[in-house]
Amino acid sequence: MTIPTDHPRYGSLITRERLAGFLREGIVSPEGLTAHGRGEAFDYLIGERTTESALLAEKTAAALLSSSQHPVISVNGNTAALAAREIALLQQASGAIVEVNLFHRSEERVRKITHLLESYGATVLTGTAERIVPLSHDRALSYPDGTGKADVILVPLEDGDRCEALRKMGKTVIAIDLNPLSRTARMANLTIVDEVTRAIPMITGFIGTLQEPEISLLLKTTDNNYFLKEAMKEMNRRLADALD
Ligand code: PTJ
Repeated sequence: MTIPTDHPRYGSLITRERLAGFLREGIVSPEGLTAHGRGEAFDYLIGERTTESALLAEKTAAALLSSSQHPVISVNGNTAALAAREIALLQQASGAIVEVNLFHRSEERVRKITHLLESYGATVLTGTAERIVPLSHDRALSYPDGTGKADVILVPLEDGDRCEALRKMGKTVIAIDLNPLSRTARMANLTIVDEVTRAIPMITGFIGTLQEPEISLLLKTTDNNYFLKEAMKEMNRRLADALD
């Protein structure tokens, strides 16, 4: 199907085709497509733009990554399919370790996602994954030199159980999740309610410009509930005015 470039939803239709292609290649899981649909619905509610509060959350994420001793970016199928280039650029700016962690894990998917990320210039941690996250299934598998040592971990589009388990391990968790009501959003230390391809470049940009004392101030004043409530308010405002 050819989509006319002047179609009002051209961008999201192209993204859907891209994800469907990555599904056929085995990079995105079938469940990843439903997760994307949920994300699209929330993005529509928030106006398909970065809100003021999301921008502050992105700046705070940059402060957390900048002050971390061992930052890690955890990448799954959806994130790689949507934002491989953005991940590579964030890695360059932050010096973070990039690690592939999957909900629907197979070694073949890990390999394919690793190759995709590498083709965009990311350096991906490889080796033998071990059961280091306190979960009973394959989501426990991660790398001792990555997640194992991480103090701050960025988890775009994470599931709630894994987010909770990472908190139990004492990690500072930064989530990117368009659903402010998800368990991940509520469990994380900091949630960026924004679309992943908008959020990551913002974080990267802030890393280049942030300095002390602003970094310390952002870290001291972080309040995840504030970010979730602001996102809900924004969605409510848009719904209230939707038919005007
Ligand atoms: O590749 P795998 O096997 O690791 O699987 C990845 C998925 C995403 C399928 C898995 O982690 C999963 O099931 O996640 P959830 O529990 O569906 O959570 C994904 C969250 O991300 C949901 O709250 C969505 O609203 C949100 N989301 C989806 N697309 C985007 C998004 N948030 C930001 N940007 C998006 N593009």
